Parts: sequence; structure tokens; C-alpha cells
Amino acid sequence: MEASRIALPIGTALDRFIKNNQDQFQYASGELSQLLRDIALASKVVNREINKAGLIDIMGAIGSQNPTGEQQQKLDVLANIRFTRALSKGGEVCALISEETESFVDLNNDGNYVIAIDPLDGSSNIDVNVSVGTIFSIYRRKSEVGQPINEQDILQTGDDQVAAGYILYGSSTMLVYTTGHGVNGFTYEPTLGEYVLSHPDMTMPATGKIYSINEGLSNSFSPSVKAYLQHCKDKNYTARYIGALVADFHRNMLKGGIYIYPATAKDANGKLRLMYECNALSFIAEQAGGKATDGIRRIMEIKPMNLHQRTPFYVGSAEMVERAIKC
Ligand code: AHM
Ligand code: MG
Repeated sequence: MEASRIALPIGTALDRFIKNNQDQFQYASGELSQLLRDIALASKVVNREINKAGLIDIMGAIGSQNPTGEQQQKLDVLANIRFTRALSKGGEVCALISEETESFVDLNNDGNYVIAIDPLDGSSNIDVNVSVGTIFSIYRRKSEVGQPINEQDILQTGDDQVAAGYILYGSSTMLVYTTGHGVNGFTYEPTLGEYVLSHPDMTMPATGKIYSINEGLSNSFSPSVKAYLQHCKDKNYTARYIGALVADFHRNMLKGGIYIYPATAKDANGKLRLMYECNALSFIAEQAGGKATDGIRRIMEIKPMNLHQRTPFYVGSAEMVERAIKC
């Protein structure tokens, strides 16, 4: 019923927006809407904890490592707990996969959805009060409801996502998501405790002047990545790198730019995880008119072989990503 949908104005509360757009989804039964609400709710709790991180003793490393060998921060762990709890309660989710856990969490065999989440991305920024984010992808299960979930349900490609989004905990907190019908951004109004529509129908400029890459690693970049960086310099582009993917991506989405995490000598497949970081941001980028590739293929076409698989990642304004691919 596309024709009857009312375009909601800036300032519309997230709940109302989700409800208004529910029928865009082919399996509309309210379950996906509920999941988005659950994610929004958990993000408010995480936002509160991040905001008080400097005040109480929840900052700093917890001492354990996550499955890819990095040190976990206390807030990583807390965020993982908050999102897992929020997504477990309603019964819609059959399996949850998280950057912070080795294997998937088997939830409810009657649930229709699989969620992949990076509960707190860019967490090395926590101790220095710089932006961090949450990234999520939502998939329909492939196997029959009621059956135990299997590998097919878990290892889906980015093209199978039915929704994806991120939360940016920055100078203000924003939730940006897509269900495959464009991208909309909501800003958190802390005194009301509500996300309100602030960035309707977000589109990424076709080109821009910002390039975001950890250039400190450039000695180990391939000649083609070096050539693209030279092109950026020849064009007098501006380098901007926060070191928190959501924040770098969000800025480039609004202003036009490219984010690159290429293969390096240390990480032959780059650093970023296909299932927790790259797929969701690729879905959003494409929905906003941008592009995302590993240098050869669209990110969303890559068939994951394991949960914590990494991939080189080039994402952003379409013309800039195309130029990088040409290199
Ligand atoms: P994390 O998921 O362990 O936080 O790592 C992902 C982060 C991204 O947010 C960021 O863009 C990248 O790692 C920065 O890596 P580097 O410090 O190697 O440039
Ligand atoms: Mg991450």
C-alpha cells in the first residue's frame, strides 16, 4: 500500500515511524518492528552507560579477549549483555551472533530472525571519550521455524539482510537504519528518552573530498591502495580518521567520502568483520546511493565461511569507491 503511506515529518518519534512503515516489509507481522524497538531500547541503556563512563569505574580493559584476540573493554561486555538481553526477551530471534562471542547464541527455535551485532565498535576510543558505535544486521532464518537453527541460517550473505543499522554515540546519539526502502536517521532526545526523525531519506553524495584510512599502516598497503591514496593527495582531498568505523562512516555518509580498511601485511583480509561491521554498513551505503566493495566484489555478495571472517573494506561515495576499484 505504498500510495497511502504518509511521509512523516522531522521530529516524528521512532516508534511511530516504525509503525507507519511496517507494511513496506514483505513479512509484515510486527516482529521486525519489535526488534528495531528492542535495539533502540538497548541502545538507550548503552548510551546512558557510555555517558557516565568517565564518572564511575566502568572504563578500561576487563582483561579478557574477544574471539579475534583483541582485548575486551568493560563497556564492550556490558553492551553485549544489554543487546543480548533486549533481543532475547520477545522470542522473535532464533540466533544471535556477536563480535564479542565465539559462537552464536541459540535463542528460540520458534523465532524467525537471526541477528548479527557488533555491540560496541571502536571500543579503543572509549577511554579517551571519543565516539563509538553499535552495528547490527537482521536476517530471516532460512530453515523452517521450530527446527534447530543450522549453518545456512547463520552464514547468510549481506544481500540476505532484511534490515540493518547503526547507532552512533557521538556529540549526539543517532540511530540510522534501513529495511531496504531507503535510509532514515533518528537523533536521541535525552530529556524525552526518545529517538526522533532528524535525517529522513538519507543519501550519500556521489563524490566527496574526504578519505579515511589508517595511513600509519601504509608501508604494508598494496601498490594499488598506495596509488589510490596518491590520487586523493593529488586531488587535495582531506584525510579524516577517527578510528571508530561508525563515526567515520557516518561523517562520510553526510559529507561525501570514502572509508578504506585494506589488506595489510598483518591482516591479509584487513581488520574488519564481514558479518558484524561490513555487511550492515554496505546495506546502508547502497541504500543511500553509495557503494561497498572488498576491491573485487560487492561486499554483500560475499558468502561467509565463518562467523568472524574479515574482509578488506572500501565504502562510501559511489564515484570515489569506483575510482578506488579502478586503481
Ligand atoms: P573493534 O570492533 O575491535 O572496535 O575494531 C574495529 C575498529 C573500527 O571501528 C575502526 O575503524 C578500526 O577498528 C580502526 O582500526 P585501526 O586502529 O587498525 O585503524
Ligand atoms: Mg567492531
